[in-house]
Amino acid sequence: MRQAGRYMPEYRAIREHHSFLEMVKTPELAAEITLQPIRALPVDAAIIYSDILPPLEGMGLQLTYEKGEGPVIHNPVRTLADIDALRHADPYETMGFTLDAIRLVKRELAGRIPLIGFSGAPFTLASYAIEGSGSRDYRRTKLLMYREPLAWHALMEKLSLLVSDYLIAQIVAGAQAVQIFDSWAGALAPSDYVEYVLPHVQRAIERVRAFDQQSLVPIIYFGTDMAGMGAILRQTGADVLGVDWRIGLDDAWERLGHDVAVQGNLDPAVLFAPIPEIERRAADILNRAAGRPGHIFNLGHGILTETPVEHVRQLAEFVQNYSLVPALAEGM
Ligand code: 1CP
Repeated sequence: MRQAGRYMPEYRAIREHHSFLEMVKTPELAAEITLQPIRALPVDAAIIYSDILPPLEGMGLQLTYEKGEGPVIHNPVRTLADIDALRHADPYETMGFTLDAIRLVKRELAGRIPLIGFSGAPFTLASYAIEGSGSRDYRRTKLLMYREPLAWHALMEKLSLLVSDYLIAQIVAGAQAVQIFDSWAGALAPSDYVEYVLPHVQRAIERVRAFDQQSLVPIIYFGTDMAGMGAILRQTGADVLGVDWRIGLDDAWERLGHDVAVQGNLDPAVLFAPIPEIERRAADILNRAAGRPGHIFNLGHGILTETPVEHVRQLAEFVQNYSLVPALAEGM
């Protein structure tokens, strides 16, 4: 999940002097920011500092990040003509800064912990491309889907290609796992997800697999509010399914099947609670995982801005120790 960011004083120190996109597009800065949480927290993996939206710039979309508002796309796509005009972006030409940052981080980490690369998923990217920013009800996105299914699928095909090309380029650059963020796909009815979204996620994952034929690089698929999709998510073909806190981890795993790995699922707001309360809730998640192989402990969504760093550190330490001492797990 997002582990770098404004909750860290060392991040704010860099942010003071640079815009967000400058930080993403300067490999030395992006590499340094990727490493900040690794130095401060006993986590098991690094995730490359970037964002899901910069790859859209290569297609011809104009992206800025407004203070306090998040991403804005100034020429959103609304018609088939807009979609036809989107260019095919070669990640080596358009996302070279992130690929360079991956190489720098890999050199610094020197094999100590793995590095995760990532991309937005076709639906979540489409929702920003169409709405022009974050959205409450995804009205325009759903409108295009329902009214102009051919245009919708044309857009999703382009995005699915972008996602897979970009993930493959990150693997070539050194990413040892890749995560696909479908943060907003939980806004859809399961039947709409199956018809309008799933085939494009499947295709992106198939293309990455066709490149990584030995399945050396785990593919993680994450969405929020997707408990209602249940076993449908298995059909994505991902190795790991990320779940948020709106469902018990045991319940989610039961529905997904125990032969797939799961990632999750502490509510990031819990990190504001007193330490014993954080530990109680982390233990509850670990107990629900029941020591079964294939659980990646994680927050159910990105870390919140004012989160106390010390709380995050103590959580990571608690999870590390708890996982190592089964007797302690039984006693709680
Ligand atoms: O410094 C700042 O002001 C920028 C804040 C910020 C940061 C730190 C944004 C803007 N993006 C990021 C980094 C980021 N985003 C990472 C890097 C990993 C890390 O630092 O550890 C990752 C993986 C993301 C992914 C991302 N961006 C997602 C998917 C995950 C999720 O949280 O759902 C989404 C939806 C975005 C869009 C985005 N970028 C930034 C913001 C504030 C948002 C959300 C806006 C919205 O709610 O619509």
